[in-house]
Amino acid sequence: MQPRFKILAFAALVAVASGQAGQQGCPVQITGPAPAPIPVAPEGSILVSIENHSGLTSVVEAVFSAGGQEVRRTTRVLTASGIESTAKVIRTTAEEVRIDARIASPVTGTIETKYLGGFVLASGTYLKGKDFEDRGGIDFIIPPPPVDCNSNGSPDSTDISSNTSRDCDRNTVPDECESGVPTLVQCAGEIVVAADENGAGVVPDLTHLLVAVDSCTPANQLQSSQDVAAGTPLSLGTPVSIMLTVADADANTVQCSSSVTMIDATPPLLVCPGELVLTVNSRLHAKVPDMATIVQVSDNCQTVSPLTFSQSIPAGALLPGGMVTTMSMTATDGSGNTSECACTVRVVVPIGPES
Ligand SMILES: [Ca+2]
Ligand SMILES: [Ca+2]
Ligand SMILES: [Ca+2]
Ligand SMILES: [Ca+2]
Repeated sequence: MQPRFKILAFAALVAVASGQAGQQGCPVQITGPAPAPIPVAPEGSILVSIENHSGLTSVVEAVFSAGGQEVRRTTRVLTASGIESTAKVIRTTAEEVRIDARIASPVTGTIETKYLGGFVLASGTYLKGKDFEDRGGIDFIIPPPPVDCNSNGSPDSTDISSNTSRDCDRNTVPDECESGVPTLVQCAGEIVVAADENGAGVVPDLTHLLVAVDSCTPANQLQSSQDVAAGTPLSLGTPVSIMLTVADADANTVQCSSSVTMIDATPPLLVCPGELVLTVNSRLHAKVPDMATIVQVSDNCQTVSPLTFSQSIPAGALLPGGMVTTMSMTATDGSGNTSECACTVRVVVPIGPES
């Protein structure tokens, strides 16, 4: 910003020329030994009015030169706001004034370190006869700091020119400051996991199912994550919602939701005897037993869902001696998976009367 030229009111000039202005109530820090008093001719006076509009505590240094020789150097700290954010500075016989303003570090105590790493907020050189006249004045305004959208302590334009920030689209805005989120081409969808032989299952890694593209970050450098970790145990039939996130190299993210449900897809294990031999009673009939007590039946998920069993000839039915038939058994797990087996039923009459 080019500071405006300003002719100050005569009353201010009188105050400056008599050495009363600016020093009262303003924090003043002078680098090096205090300069020797310089005779000030009233006709050679100027006043530099500094206003801090940066919103930051700033250090201002003014160097006055006359005839090519530095005649005065003054440094001041201007706070971000309040009465100490402005200062009326100097009177001298300067032919040239150079003014620099930098950010002051709020955590260090010396001028030297305050200068380290700070932005140069404003800088200007003013020539006598061109930018100010005797008894004239200069308004020096410290403007808002340069944009530092990525909060790394240096102007973003410097970040880009020094290759410490990417600007793949060449719009002078660091890519990490842009809202160029990745585009999701495919989410993971609704995922079904079959319970294993022990009725257990875990959340799988869904990130490899995501397909996304980004205008700046190559697809193979996009980072995918899920908010329920792969390997988390599942419960039968209870869907688990999972948020999936894709992040580009500039920390812009896009999300989609998926779910994982564990089902039982394994039928029960059912083993029938090859043949069932029944012996008739005194009335020459044999009673069909409850086959659930005879067959081997189990299921991978029977601890969490009930198993049902049926037989084609009901338990308790009476079969006549000499009958040979086939009976089938069916087991159904809680998810509707069924298994069947069959056995031959032979009703025998023992030799000799039954007692
Ligand atoms: Ca920056
Ligand atoms: Ca950019
Ligand atoms: Ca992007
Ligand atoms: Ca099962």
